[in-house]
Amino acid sequence: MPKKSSSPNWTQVARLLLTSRLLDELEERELAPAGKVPYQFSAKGHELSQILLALQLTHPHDAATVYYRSRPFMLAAGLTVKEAIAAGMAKSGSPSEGRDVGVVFSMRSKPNPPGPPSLKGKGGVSVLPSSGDVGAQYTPAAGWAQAVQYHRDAMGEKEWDKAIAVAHGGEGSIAANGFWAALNIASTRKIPMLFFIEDNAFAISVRSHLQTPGADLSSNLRGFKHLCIIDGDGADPEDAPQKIAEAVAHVRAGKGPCLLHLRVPRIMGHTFIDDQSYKTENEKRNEAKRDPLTRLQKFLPDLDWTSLERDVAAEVRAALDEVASWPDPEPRSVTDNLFAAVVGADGRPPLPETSGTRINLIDAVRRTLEAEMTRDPRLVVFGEDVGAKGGVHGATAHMQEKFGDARVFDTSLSEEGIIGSAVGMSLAGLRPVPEIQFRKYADPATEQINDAGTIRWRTAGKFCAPMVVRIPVGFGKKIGDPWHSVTGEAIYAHTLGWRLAFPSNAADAVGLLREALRGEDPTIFFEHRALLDTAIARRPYPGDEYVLRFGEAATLAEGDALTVVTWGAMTHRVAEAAQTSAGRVEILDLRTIVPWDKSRVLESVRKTGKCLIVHEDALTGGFGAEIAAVIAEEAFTDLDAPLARMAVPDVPIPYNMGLMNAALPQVADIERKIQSLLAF
Ligand SMILES: Cc1ncc(C[n+]2csc(CCOP(=O)(O)OP(=O)(O)O)c2C)c(N)n1
Repeated sequence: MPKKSSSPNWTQVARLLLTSRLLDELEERELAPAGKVPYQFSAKGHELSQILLALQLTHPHDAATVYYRSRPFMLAAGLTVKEAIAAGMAKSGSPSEGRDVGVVFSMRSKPNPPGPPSLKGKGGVSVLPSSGDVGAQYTPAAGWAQAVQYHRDAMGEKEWDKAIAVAHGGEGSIAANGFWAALNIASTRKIPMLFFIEDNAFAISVRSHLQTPGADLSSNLRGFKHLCIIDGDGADPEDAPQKIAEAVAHVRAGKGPCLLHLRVPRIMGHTFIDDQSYKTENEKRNEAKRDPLTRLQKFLPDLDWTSLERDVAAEVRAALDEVASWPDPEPRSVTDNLFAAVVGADGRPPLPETSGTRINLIDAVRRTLEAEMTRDPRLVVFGEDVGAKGGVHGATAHMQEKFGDARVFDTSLSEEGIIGSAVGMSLAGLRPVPEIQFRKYADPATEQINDAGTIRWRTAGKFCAPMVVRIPVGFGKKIGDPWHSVTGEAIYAHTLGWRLAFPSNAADAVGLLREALRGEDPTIFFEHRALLDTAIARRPYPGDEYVLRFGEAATLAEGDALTVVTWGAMTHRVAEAAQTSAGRVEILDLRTIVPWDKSRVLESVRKTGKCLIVHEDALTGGFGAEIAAVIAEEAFTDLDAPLARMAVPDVPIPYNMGLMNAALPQVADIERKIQSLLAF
């Protein structure tokens, strides 16, 4: 049997390859046609390179993000045959408990992976929650690689030294935003990240010349600084192990990222139902000739392939027989694990200190961040201009001087990169606090935000990515425009798995930010631009231990004839507008949109019989509509007047002051509405 110094255990490789192959064939021939595996993706042709890679990931802090064709890698990283079958069949006991497509994997590092004996008990590669979105796998891996450096250098955890992050993807995925965001971050910051590109020449049916000019990514990238590029044949038992070992060694040695571009055949269709009518017969014949299984059989002529295949077939069949009897997930469990379980509401949190100098909301944010960073070394603050400049709004002023540039740092201009990296850092045990400069500029991060929110649910509670994303929102004191003045909270209210805070004053900002930073769920924290440096939002600093639970509205005024529900900057306009009706109007500042204080709103409306909701986000589908729907459903018989909403009509915030004032609810408008509802 061939043996070189870096030579893998070929019997183990052969066994894993056959296991993957027989699993694919079981699904293609039996389970998919019978409807027992609804979504089947074959890895035939991709197996050898993936297995060889997994066997190289021997560091206990190595991590990988994978994609839907990565099952051979998963098997080599420790996924059992039973887990693989159960995943496709969506059984209870499968890695995602039937929540995610059977090949969209995540896996905590297994204590005894199939790698070399030296690994026993140390744990193998962690597989970070993967995504169905092609391209979304790259920036979380970049975040993990950044966290490797942070653990090692900033936290002095030497055991992270030489750990690496790997992102798998096809050649189609290299056209996606996430690939470029991660490539830019990895090469700019010289982080230990391997891009493992499996080039099978087809993205479903689209050929490579439409993904990258000339169909050759590696030659196009030759001029990219700090990036090692290695090309090879991923189905060749001679070439693949050498190239993979070389690439892994480069990254492990701390020489920066590497892009390993391996050509492999895709022997089957994109999925089970793809008939490959877009391929010529010649192409299909050539792909079959490049099959890594037949090449491995030729490469290992002395191996007893017949008995190995008999063994593996028996193992797969026995696993199927057992898994077939596993139950389906309990239907009632469907809503479990969207958020962390609420842990012991152990008494009331400390009351706020109410004396002392009144500070700006922006200063309250900075002070809270500093206090929490002093307390928790895992906290890292980053975003565009947050370092030397201290943020375009000044929230992080002088923090880099105090905490160093490993903990407070500028990023490249990539919101996908900022949030995707935050996901990887969080999965690696850090507490990322990214800043997005303005609400509108979170748009490019939408995919990562959506995917981060569902990690806990998709992995049945095995993973979560707590982080706090700070976002300045809304119109400014004397300025507005369509780009810098968006609030758009309704979008995030509809973004699953995220908590959303929208404080209206400095003290609430402190309590909610601290609660978010100490919590276990991803949280979006809105900072209203018109309130950052404004007398009405100033409050005494409530203390370094002050926390405010999410989902508890503040009662700003009590009244018996009308409830006004509001939040953010509109809170102050409502308070002013209600001054002429003191004692009649009850004002509730929601403070958090997810969760929102449904019970307090219903209690108030049941008492007053009338409700007005005032917000700054656009009217149609705004969060006011949700509140109105809940009141209509649950307190209809208590109502004495039609539910009313005031919001920006369905237009962006305009630049011209007169136009802006025409769009935003004004104090006088709110006052008139209150009077008409009181008179109803
Ligand atoms: C963002 C996004 N766009 C489109 C799709 C649909 N889709 C799934 S796989 C795929 C092709 C990906 O090709 P490639 O990256 O080359 O991987 P391969 O399937 O060839 O291994 C497409 C277009 C998706 N899942 N996500």
